[in-house]
Amino acid sequence: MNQQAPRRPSGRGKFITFEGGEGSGKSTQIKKLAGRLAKARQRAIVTREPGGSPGAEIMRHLVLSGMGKLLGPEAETLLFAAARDDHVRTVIQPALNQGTWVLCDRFSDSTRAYQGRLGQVEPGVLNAMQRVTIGDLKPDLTIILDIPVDVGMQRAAARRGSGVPDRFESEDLQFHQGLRDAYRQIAADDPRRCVLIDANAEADTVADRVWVAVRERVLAAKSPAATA
Ligand code: Z5A
Repeated sequence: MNQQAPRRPSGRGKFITFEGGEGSGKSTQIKKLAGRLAKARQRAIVTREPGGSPGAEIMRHLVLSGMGKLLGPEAETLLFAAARDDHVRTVIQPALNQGTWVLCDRFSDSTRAYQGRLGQVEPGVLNAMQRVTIGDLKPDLTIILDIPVDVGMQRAAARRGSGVPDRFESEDLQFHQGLRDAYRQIAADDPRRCVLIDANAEADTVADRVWVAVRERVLAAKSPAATA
């Protein structure tokens, strides 16, 4: 028997989402977590929002081009919702049903923070869209990477180089500070699901913090053998 083969899935897979502001390191950390899970022989896929499925990637192009902003906050929210609907139905739910873990770079908390808190779209509208797009689906764990706004923006600018900032990267400092506050509030409101992680450190140090949260809140809860 191949000792390195992924464990045979038992039951529904775990759903872990990564959230945070600009340049907080979500993409970096999600890859590191996927690597650690692979070592633990846990089958997992990495995906992202907006996007993650062919249909949703088309929506991603639309919203990041700034097209949605021209239509107003409610219409822009509908574009994110349409993308999420396709992503959940065609990628996330099927993987979870097969026992595969899903690591998702942004999910519904991004809508709460960006469109809700900053775009001022009413909670009733957001709740209605959430019911339609994700129903009862809820992350088992949401990692919120917290970082001072100036550090995150510097990281994002360095990565972008001479490239053009996208629709959200073009927002001002006040917007990004509001975003950080919104995420901290989301973490405080739902501490059973969310963990706020100080992401203003070396990437490997942050990865260790993420791993502790996953071990304690997901792996340990699943089966003691899985933490090896
Ligand atoms: N959006 C929305 O409004 N509503 C919604 O419902 C959803 C999304 C789902 C998607 O952007 C945009 O859509 C997003 C919200 C909105 N707005 N923005 N901006 P995206 O997918 O293109 O980008 P992002 O999700 O915002 O990611 P990001 O901020 O660009 O980056 P990140 O994933 O958080 O960070 P990273 O790519 O891992 O790292 C950034 C750079 O920093 C990179 O060069 C790294 O090498 C470096 N880095 C990473 N970690 C470290 C540490 N620890 N130290 C030093 N340097 C580091």
